[in-house]
Amino acid sequence: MEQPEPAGEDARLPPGQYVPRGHPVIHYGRVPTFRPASWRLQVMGATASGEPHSFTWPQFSELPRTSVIADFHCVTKFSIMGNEWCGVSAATLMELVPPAPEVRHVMIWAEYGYSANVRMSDFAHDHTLFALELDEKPIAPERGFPVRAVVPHLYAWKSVKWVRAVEYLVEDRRGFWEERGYHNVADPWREQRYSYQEEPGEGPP
Ligand SMILES: Nc1nc2c(c(=O)[nH]1)N[C@H]1C(S)=C(S)[C@@H](COP(=O)(O)O)O[C@H]1N2
Ligand SMILES: [Mo]
Repeated sequence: MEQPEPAGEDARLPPGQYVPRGHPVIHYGRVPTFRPASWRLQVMGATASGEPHSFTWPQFSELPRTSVIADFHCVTKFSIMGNEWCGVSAATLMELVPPAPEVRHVMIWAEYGYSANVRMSDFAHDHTLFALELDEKPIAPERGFPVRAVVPHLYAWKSVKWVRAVEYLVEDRRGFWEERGYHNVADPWREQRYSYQEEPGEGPP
C-alpha cells in the first residue's frame, strides 16, 4: 500500500525558497540595547477599553508561555527550518488587553520605528507569538532579544524583532516594508512577495 510522504523539509519549503548553509541574520539598522528598567511593551490603538496598556519587563517576562516549532521564510528566498520559539501567544495578549470589536488589523512596532502590519486573522492564528526564547535559550540580541514577534506562516519581515508595541487597527495601514514595495499580506505559499501582486482588498485603499 502507498504510504503518504512524511512532511520532510522539501514538502515544507514554499515555492522559490531554499535552505542555506549556516544561518543568515538580517535586519535594518543596528541592534538595540535592552534596558530592563525602562523597557515597556505597549498595547495601544483601538483597545476594547479605549485605553493603552503597558507591560514592564518583570510583568511581561512572567506571563504564561507556549512553544511553537516553525519554519521561517525570508522574501530574499532563504528559509530557516524547525525553529523552536517559546513565548507569550498573541491570543494571551489579546485576552489580557482585548481589542475593540471592529479591529481588523494589527501593527507590530519595534525599536527605531520598524513596523509590520498583519491581518487580525493572521495575528489571532494559534502559532503567532511574542517569543522570548529560541531553541530553549533567550533569543540572541541580533535575533530580537528580549521579545520578537513570530508569525511563521507569513514572510519573515512580518516577524518583528525587538517588539515594543502592538497597535490595534480598525483601518489597515502599511508597515515598514509594506510601504517600500512588499506585499501587504505576505503568504509565502502563494508567493505574495511584492505589492504589485496585490489583488483588490489585499491592501489598504
Ligand atoms: N525590528 C526588525 N525586525 C525584523 C527585521 C528588521 O529589519 N527589523 N527584518 C526582518 C526580516 S526581512 C527578516 S528575513 C527576519 C530575519 O530574521 P533573522 O535575522 O532571525 O534570521 O527578521 C525580520 N524582523
Ligand atoms: Mo527578510
